[in-house]
Amino acid sequence: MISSARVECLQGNIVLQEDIGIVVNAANAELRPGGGVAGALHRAAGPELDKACRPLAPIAPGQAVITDAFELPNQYVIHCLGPVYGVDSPADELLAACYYNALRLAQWEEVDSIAFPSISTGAFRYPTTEAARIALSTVIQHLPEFPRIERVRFVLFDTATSELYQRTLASFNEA
Ligand code: AR6
Repeated sequence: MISSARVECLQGNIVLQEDIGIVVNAANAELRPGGGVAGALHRAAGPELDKACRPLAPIAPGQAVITDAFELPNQYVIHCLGPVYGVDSPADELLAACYYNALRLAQWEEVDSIAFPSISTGAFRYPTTEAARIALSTVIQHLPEFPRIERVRFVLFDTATSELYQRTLASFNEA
């Protein structure tokens, strides 16, 4: 059994994770505000986040970059560009790379917790069941490489996605 004791899945809003050190953005290539998670994070962080992002753009699918969190209640934001489903391939590897690269960046900071949204499953149309499996398996498999990260939280916006992630996590715990 692979231990996932440090992983939790909750329904909620990614901008309200006050007890978490790093929040992850489901970004666009230009790291601009946009809609969905990116729009919400930029609105809550204030205009300084957009300024901090500009010199780091563009990023490629699977890539992650880190900035301060400004007015958000967190210390840092890691911006990941997920694959556009049916366009960027191999989609599964690019989606897994987002989660792995975010953990890799997080380990260099003085924080012990990170919160992810469900990357690529909104505007980028990745099927949620498959995305949940990739997200959770990637994090559970690689967490032992990053011992400083004590807690990983998946923050899912709607009930159906939250229940799906919780069922998927439970299935890994039973495996
Ligand atoms: N907190 C948590 N989850 C959220 C929130 C929130 N505040 N808002 C939406 N979600 P998306 P993507 C869920 O579209 O598919 C943007 O326009 C949402 O229900 O944010 O990676 C960017 O600018 C869905 O399940 O990210 C990019 O152009 C999931 O988060 C593009 O969308 C991801 O939805 C990125 O598309």
